[in-house]
Amino acid sequence: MALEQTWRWYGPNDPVSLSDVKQAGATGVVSALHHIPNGQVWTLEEIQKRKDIIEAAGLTWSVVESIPVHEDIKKRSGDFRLYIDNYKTSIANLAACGIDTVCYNFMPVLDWTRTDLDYEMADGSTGLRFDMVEFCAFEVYLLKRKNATDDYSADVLTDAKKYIASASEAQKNKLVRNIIAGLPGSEESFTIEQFGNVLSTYDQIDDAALRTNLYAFIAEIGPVAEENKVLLAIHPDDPPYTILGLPRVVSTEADAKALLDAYPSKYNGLCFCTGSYGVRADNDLVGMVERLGDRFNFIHLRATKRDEVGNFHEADHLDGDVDMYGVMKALVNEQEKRKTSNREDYRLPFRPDHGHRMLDDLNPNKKTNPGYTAIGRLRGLAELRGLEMGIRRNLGK
Ligand code: DNO
Repeated sequence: MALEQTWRWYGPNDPVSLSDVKQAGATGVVSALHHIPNGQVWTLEEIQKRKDIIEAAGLTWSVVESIPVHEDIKKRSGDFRLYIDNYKTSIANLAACGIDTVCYNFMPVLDWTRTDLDYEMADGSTGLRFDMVEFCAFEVYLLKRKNATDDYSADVLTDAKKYIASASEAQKNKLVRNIIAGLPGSEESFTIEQFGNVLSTYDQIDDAALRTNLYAFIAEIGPVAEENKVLLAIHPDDPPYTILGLPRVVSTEADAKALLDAYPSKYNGLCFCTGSYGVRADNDLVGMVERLGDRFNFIHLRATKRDEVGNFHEADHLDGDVDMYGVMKALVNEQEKRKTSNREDYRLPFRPDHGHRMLDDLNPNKKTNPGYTAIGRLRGLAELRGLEMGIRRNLGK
């Protein structure tokens, strides 16, 4: 029995079809009802409709990624009570349709973000990159966020000034779009004016306040998840450090542990994203599996390559700074432990997270979602599957 191999599918509009997913060898689908506005209830009908489509292709809807958490809940302002009630109803409705794992995140304003969506790799494929100098140039010169300069070193500020001086209008527009127009799966997108206004709604919310709001949220939805046997999985911050002056509370092992301790139940679990946690050299990924693995409800496998400045790009799945062999071995051990202790939740769904744009997907006329190409992920899944098989054979498991 291997870890469950899953694949993110954005729904009927995804350029990658369910038949592609099947041919990639995944058995589980990771999907969300992106057409339902943030904060609203996912009805039984809408859930069942999506589930039927997935099952008609011979696959199962393994994980919901994500039910988005409304900004009012993160700030505990406005209509947050209504949105929490709706969240609970969505969890119960998913359970009624037989779906038992829900991923979410608690990043203020922006879900994941990058500066470059077509960063060229040595082999000619392209991938996603976060560049500190470009991000700084965006904040300081394009967004003009008050006090943004306080967050950068003198070197980065000097380079950002040079970048802006030489960038064309098209390059600047593209940078803005990459950062705030919404990457696949982020449910929000902004113009630069809207973005500045939304950021300022967090002026009074620091890390401690956001943490309190997260723990209050989990204290409310935890019992509903438990009662309905729905496993929650919080995705870490991406990137896992402060950006845009916003608070950040799920970036390190200590953050993850504190959340698990705040509501000690297996239903309050983690989405272990090696690409996000792996951007920080102080996150010991293999150690995290060993210490927190019994609370993993979902796994994203991806390897980032970082430097000391905080720049990173997404490398091939078995390359980069992530010790994928060590992580996979620890995950196999975790799954074996679950089986011997008769835990029902031994499926341990993982998906190959992101992938390069390569081969036919480089064709400019072909529509692909940044990071979510078919071929790059197919390569990632194939490599990870082989790695797991080799480890299992070697361990005799
Ligand atoms: C990016 C994804 C994230 C993730 C959410 C989970 O590729 O991993 O958008 O889905 O943060 O809520």
